[in-house]
Amino acid sequence: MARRALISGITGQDGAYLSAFLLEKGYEVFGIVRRSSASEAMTAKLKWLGVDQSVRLLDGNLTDLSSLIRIFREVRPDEIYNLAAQSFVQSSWNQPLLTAQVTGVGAANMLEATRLEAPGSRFYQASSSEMFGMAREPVQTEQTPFYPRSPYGVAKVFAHWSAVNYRESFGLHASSGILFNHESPLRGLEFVTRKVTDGVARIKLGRAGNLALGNLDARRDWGHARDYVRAMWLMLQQDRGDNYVVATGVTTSVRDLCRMAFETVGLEMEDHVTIDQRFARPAEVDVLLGNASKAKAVLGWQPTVGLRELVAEMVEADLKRVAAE
Ligand code: NDP
Ligand code: GDR
Repeated sequence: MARRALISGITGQDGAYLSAFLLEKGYEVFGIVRRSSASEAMTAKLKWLGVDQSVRLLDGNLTDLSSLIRIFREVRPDEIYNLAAQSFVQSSWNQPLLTAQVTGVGAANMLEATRLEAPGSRFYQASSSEMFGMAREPVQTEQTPFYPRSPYGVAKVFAHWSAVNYRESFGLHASSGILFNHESPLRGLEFVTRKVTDGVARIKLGRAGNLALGNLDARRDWGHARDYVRAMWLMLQQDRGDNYVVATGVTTSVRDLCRMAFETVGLEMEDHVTIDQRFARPAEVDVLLGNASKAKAVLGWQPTVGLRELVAEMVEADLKRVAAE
């Protein structure tokens, strides 16, 4: 019988790539979706990868434990991937309580539903390099202490420790993937990589003159979402749950990322980028750089896409999208 995977956050970037990956492996894929008045837009990312008709979507919300329990009873999942979150760091200062409810308590709700309804299943928690925040070590590993810098980071620390605690308290097969930034043509437009590649496409095609950004000096360790969902699955194939850092081991500034994107279409960023303090954050995470040695050694995981290639793929996709508008 096909194994059953249940994904919260299936309509997001990672949910779409993970669905495609699991379907390819022969899984039955189920997803939790929250009601939206724009239901036609809801499945856009799944559609982009051609898998919207191959997954089953169930109506629920991470903040409503009763909805999760009903879904767990119906699906009886073998593997559970908790990807749902209010995931935009900047919004977490505007909606701190919602972020705590969804990104933090929502994860506890998912763990509780698992303990009650599917204790023999395997659980993945989408943890984040944002938990390192004002990083205590120049290169971050599973041992680096957390110092979150946003309500989002704080909520993710709660969710991370909840997953660890359910593993230790109840013997749940729960893994926490501490993933560094990962991007793709399916990245939301509000995140800096996609904002830049969409902006470059608009400027190149004459639909916009400039691109307003915040802190160009921030540095991130950026990889490709397709590589990172493979790491999630690998974690759940191990004999026991554990914590893993997933990163490329290369850090790049927003400025250099921008330069790369403009160069792919033969333009200079200096001619088009302006600084707008609206995009600066009340507290910044200046630099992140991950060491994924444990994931490499235990999971046999390696990233396959470098930043230049990733940016080129994103710009190309955005040029097509903008041209078709
Ligand atoms: P997205 O923002 O693209 O997707 C978030 C998903 O969560 C969407 O499907 C969204 O649904 C869903 N969601 C939000 N609120 C609720 C709710 N109350 N109930 C049910 N579903 C909800 O995120 P990514 O795909 O980029 O990231 C996946 C996970 O990994 C997130 O938890 C994120 O915080 C974490 N993460 C991401 C990293 C990255 O670089 N991408 C790095 C490290 C961690 P809807 O479509 O309705 O909005
Ligand atoms: P991040 O991603 O906060 O790292 O969280 P984001 O792309 O939003 O910001 C990265 C860095 O770029 C700087 N920046 C800007 N960011 C945005 N969004 N818009 C701008 O105009 C801009 N200008 C500069 C930011 O200040 C920041 O330093 C992402 C999310 O996916 C989280 O859910 C995830 O946990 C982490 O990555 C790892």
